[in-house]
Amino acid sequence: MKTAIITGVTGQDGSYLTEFLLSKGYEVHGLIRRHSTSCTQRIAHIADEKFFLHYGDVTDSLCLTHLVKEIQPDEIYNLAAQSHVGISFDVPEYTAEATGIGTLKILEAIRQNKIDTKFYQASTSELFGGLPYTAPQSETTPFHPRSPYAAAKLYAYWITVNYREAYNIFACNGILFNHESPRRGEDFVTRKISTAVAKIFAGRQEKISLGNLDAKRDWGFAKDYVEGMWLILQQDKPDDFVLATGETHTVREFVEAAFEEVGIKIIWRGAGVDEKGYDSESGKLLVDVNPKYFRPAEVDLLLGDSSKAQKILGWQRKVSFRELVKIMMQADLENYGR
Ligand code: NAP
Ligand code: G4F
Repeated sequence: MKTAIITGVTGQDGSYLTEFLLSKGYEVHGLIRRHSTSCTQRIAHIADEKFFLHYGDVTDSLCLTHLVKEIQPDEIYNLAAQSHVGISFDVPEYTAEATGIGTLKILEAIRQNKIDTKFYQASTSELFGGLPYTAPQSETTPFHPRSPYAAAKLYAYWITVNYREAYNIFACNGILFNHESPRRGEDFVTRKISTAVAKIFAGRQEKISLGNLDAKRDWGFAKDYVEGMWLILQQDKPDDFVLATGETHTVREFVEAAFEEVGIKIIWRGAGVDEKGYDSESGKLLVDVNPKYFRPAEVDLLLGDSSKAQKILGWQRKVSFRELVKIMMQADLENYGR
């Protein structure tokens, strides 16, 4: 029986990865932070005698060193991060501490304890950023971070590579493109749209206000991606891999697809901050643009090339863009709509 530590266990990916590893017979130890209100909604349903929670924080090296020493895990998945790109402009220093230096603290805990463990770092397509935009983006595409979040993840990426090269630690980066699900935080754009469309359909909300409708993302389903994380650590040698669908869609297309799930066709009028989306039948205003959601610097285009992962890991995404929208809409119609 293998043992794993997951940081970020209460997040979208942490919850799916916990279910996945438990299904493979792992003993799973999750790191959770203390909150004044509960933060365990995504894992509350998991009743398994091989699932344990430990209070801690990736900014606290003492707790990390103690945890790694006590559990002596076979695998560590570092998913903990201040993961919101837009909010990282508001809390840049904390984002650097948690998302960047937190990774160093875990690697040091492994090194100092001399533990033979495999380490997975949750790297991101935000590393590619842009300027100039080249697509599709693969493991060999140069990085150009465009936010405090991406700059922190850049440090985390390279310190993972460095501990592999310097100390022979089995440390790997999964460079994952956007992946979504009904468990996605409601302040990320896909989930913001699916919850709003469900509430509009139920007459509980008038319209949705968004930022950059032109941004393009390579959106996949989170469950497919946690399997890829695990596959990355099952290889004979440590390496870095891109996981992506190879398809890109604008935020506007996601809006259209979500409304189509409730039988509404959106027609667009105007441009830039004046662009608006209307119900093609009733003429009702359903979507507008609010500049408060614009970012000081934007990543315009993400489109991944996961051929290395397909070839070496045998990894494939299973859920298409339209299926993803359907899954999210069905869940939010249950939650908020009908
Ligand atoms: P998420 O839902 O925002 O979850 C983030 C997790 O990190 C939460 O469990 C959060 O705990 C925890 N966390 C935050 N700060 C922490 C700290 N200082 N100490 C300990 N835990 C802390 O993110 P996700 O979508 O599951 O993503 C998982 C990881 O993959 C993140 O590192 C993210 O940056 C990266 N990533 C995500 C995507 C994507 O599209 N989802 C793509 C590429 C990379 P609380 O519940 O206590 O807040
Ligand atoms: O959903 P988002 O906030 O995700 P973003 O910035 O792509 O970051 C996510 O994916 C990364 C992988 O590429 C992860 F590393 C990261 O942790 C996170 O999971 O925004 C997607 C796009 C952006 O271009 C944003 O400007 O949607 C645009 N957008 C337009 N209106 C909006 C909104 N984003 C948000 N959150 N809210 C809006 O109202």
